[in-house]
Amino acid sequence: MNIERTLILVKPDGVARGLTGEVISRVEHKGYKVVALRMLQADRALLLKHYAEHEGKPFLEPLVEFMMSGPLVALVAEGNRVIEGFRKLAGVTDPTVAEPGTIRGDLARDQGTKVIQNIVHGSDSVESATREIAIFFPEL
Ligand code: DAT
Ligand code: MG
Repeated sequence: MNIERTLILVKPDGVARGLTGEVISRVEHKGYKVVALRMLQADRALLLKHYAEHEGKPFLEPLVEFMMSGPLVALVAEGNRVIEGFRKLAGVTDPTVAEPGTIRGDLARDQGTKVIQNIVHGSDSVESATREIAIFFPEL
């Protein structure tokens, strides 16, 4: 067995556009189990921790501002190879080139903003997932 957990965020653009249910639906329809869920208004400290790997990059400040621009929905999904599986469901970072059929490919586009707005975050490794889940769900 290779049961994993991953952190998924429906970013403020996704929540504002009423796409939270659509994202959760795709996760559930794929067969993953939602094991934790919360809506929150993230603050700078939490986001700098979450995005620590991007320290020093020019898009970090616009990214943090964007992620504080409204409520987001955090969830933990569980299943065999869910980390890789959700990254495939999400599609690549740039929504213009993300494949149709993916969350980003179907639901997002270039908005001409400093930071790419692409509806969802998904952990990219077991180490990231463990770290990120602890930030958003310290009780788990
Ligand atoms: P991903 O979310 O696909 O894991 P990432 O971790 O490299 O991508 O970056 C985090 C977020 O930052 C990403 O979802 C959108 C934004 N971003 C990444 N690279 C960017 C760039 N070159 N210009 C603007 N925004 C960017
Ligand atoms: Mg990433």
